[in-house]
Amino acid sequence: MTRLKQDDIYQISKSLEQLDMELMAKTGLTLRGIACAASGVDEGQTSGSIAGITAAVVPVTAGLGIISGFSDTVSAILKHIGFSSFTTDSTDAGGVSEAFLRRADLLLMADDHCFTALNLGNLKVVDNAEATARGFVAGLERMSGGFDRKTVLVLGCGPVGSAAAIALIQRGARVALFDLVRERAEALATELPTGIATVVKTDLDTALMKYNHLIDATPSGAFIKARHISVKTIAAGPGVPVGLDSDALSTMNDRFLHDPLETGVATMAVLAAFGGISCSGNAHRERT
Ligand code: 2YC
Repeated sequence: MTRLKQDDIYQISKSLEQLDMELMAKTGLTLRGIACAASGVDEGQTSGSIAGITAAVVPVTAGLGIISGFSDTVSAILKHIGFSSFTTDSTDAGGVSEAFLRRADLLLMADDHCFTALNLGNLKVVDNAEATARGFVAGLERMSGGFDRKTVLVLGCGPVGSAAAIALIQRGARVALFDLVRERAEALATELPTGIATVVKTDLDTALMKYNHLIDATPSGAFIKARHISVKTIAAGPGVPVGLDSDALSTMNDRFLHDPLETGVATMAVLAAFGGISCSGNAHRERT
């Protein structure tokens, strides 16, 4: 899991309106719309009740500690899509206690291994990796005009890439799995329907030239070059840093989705509050 830095997130809170405009141009949806589409809930039916739901964001000092601005940024994203939200005054256990005492409906907190959203009413658990994957897959589907059995190249078979492969298949796509560690791609393929999920046998360069639909779920930066991009390329990049280099980015225009935190946070909260399917965290997998 890539640990965000203050530099990655310090501009998010004041750029959320801009993000909505970019998402509208690319997908026809705002951030809330993406989160609802990813969660399988109707935006019109939830937008009224979102305002009545309060989320507490608890800063966690464990491990490498607090990321300056992280909790307030998470809270700002949640407010932007309509939740009531606050960062607790206390950190860690004191913050959890405060969330309960202030009757929060949702509790979000992150250490170095797990970023989770808890529904304190029905005990649903939503993991950021799964929510991030579902949010970007929903956006990619909108940009692609539906998958309709198209093959999407999934780069990186870790927690986000694995959840993305599952979400893609659920939405009618085929997936080609690539990981620098071939065994990780093969292990994921064994968990997916044969014929729908295949492991890329070629090298990365060849794969990037071959597929027009990409999900970059790797922690690698700037490895996707302009030569890998065609006018038909449509991509989503939950991975941090961005996998496309500046030349590749400049040719993508409105066909590439990326943000370091917003899509995952918005989808986590909507899934935790409204998502019919209970998501199990995959924190244990983070440690392997
Ligand atoms: O400020 C705090 O409460 C810190 N404990 C937050 C640590 C977040 C570590 N995780 C990350 O930076 C990202 C997540 C946002 C998703 C994956 N990695």
